[in-house]
Amino acid sequence: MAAQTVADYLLQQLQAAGVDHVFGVPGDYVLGFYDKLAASPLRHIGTTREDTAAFAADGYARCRGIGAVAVTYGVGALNVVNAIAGAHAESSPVVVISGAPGVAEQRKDPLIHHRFGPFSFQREIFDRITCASAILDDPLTAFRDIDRCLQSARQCSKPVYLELPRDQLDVEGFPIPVPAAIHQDSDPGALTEAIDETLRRLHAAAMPVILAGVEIHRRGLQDSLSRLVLNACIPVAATLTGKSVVGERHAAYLGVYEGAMGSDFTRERVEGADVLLMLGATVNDVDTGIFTAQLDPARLIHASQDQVTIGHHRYADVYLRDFLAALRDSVSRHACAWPAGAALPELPTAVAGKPMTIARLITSLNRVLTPDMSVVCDVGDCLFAALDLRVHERTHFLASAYYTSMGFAVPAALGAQVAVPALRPLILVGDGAFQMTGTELSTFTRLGLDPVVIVFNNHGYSTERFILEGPFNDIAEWRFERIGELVGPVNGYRAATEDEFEQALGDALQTTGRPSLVNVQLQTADASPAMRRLARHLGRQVHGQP
Ligand SMILES: Cc1ncc(C[n+]2csc(CCOP(=O)(O)OP(=O)(O)O)c2C)c(N)n1
Ligand SMILES: [Mg+2]
Repeated sequence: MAAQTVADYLLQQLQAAGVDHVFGVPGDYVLGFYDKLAASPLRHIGTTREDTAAFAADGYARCRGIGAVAVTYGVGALNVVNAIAGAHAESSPVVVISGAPGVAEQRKDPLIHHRFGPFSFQREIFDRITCASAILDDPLTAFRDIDRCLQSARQCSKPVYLELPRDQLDVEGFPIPVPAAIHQDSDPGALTEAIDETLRRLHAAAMPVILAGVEIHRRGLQDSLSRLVLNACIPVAATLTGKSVVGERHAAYLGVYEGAMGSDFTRERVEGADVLLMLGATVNDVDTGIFTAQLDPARLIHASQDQVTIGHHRYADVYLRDFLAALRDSVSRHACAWPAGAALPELPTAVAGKPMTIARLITSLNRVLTPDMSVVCDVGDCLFAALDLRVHERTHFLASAYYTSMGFAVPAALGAQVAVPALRPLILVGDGAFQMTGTELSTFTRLGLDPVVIVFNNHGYSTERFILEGPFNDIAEWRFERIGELVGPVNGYRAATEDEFEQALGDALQTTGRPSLVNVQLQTADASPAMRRLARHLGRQVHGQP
């Protein structure tokens, strides 16, 4: 067996796991690693900040199954904490590689730059927001640690942290890779009983519905789900965090269920189902429309990542993958027809001079979306508006829908387009969120990538206005359409009216090879249909106090 260096082995194993690009900003503690990265088959994608690099790695991981970010010690690593906490909360497997002072340098406990406490602090922080971590400071354990962490990232679909002291890059050792068991096996007895009970309940049901959630995407189970839907002929809705786990233009699709925020059509079907088969769906405040969901536990079959609950029966150690596969293969075809009535609304002809609205914006985007576009959405009313978008293909919708960190969309779309260049991102982002990370468009222009950015410019923090109005929700008015002058070339448009928007959107879609941005001027009081539905349900105005 040949000896290998720690850095070479890390790069080799990253590539073997599916990483072809590493995002990040260099710094002296990680420069040696960057040098090796540049000489390797992997490609470094430089970003304007470390947090955007981590968001990009998250977007990449959601498309490829794993992503990576490499940063310097302290200043760089601490800059990715929010994005990595988000990847942890949203189950996205990002490998964080941080350079660090060398083992020999650390020995005398010196005061050196970027240090912010004991040398162990940084790892302790990342330990809490990753599923595995290691400091690669010993060649006897480093190779095993690399394998263990990469395996954990894929097994748990969560971020992992690898700290690489800068004098350890060229340390040699003898790796003994063990084939990684990515999946755990279900308890066969529990699986059989869970399937039997599920089949009995489905057989007796007149109007069963499937509610599919985010775990289907994170565990790569979309094929099994589609086959189950078609084999059983059961219509399917998705949660917001699971949006697009099924193609949204199929006749079986009911829309996004989000309690009172989702459409009445979707809500009636899901809440009216006599058996609701929840597959990989999470019960958080976002997916339940701020807990306005009304789901009768007696009618629920809930398969989460590692257990199935049917009424009051709980089957432990039954994994979603096995449950779905067994159900898909044993279910008998239901006698139901696909639902009627979920057709896309017509787009009335644009009226010159008529102010643009969010409702029209979504109707208009629904008409131009094609199967070769993904939608990457930020937090704010654009996320609620996106409920009513119908993306074509599976997993073509990415958002920080649960952790809801502003600033996700532009950099995550960078990661998504680097991961899958054939998919053109449509980025939906509020004016506030764009002010946080929109300058990352610079990296798109540098790489000749061509997202279409729609800025929902409602002049401030509308989502916060909904909760509590105040001067703190006002922000500076930026001329977003002129961002190309700073980070160029970007085709920028300002659209206040229906005709201006149609014209700008048409032009943007025609332009390839560079980003396009439409600064859509919206009334401050405008709100997405979903936000209006929630307000109606809560019996209050869209903006301001009840
Ligand atoms: C990083 C971060 N900071 C603060 C918040 C709290 N927050 C949620 S929505 C929102 C306003 C977003 O403004 P904008 O992007 O303009 O979207 P809008 O709500 O106006 O549609 C804020 C400040 C957050 N989610 N993330
Ligand atoms: Mg706004």
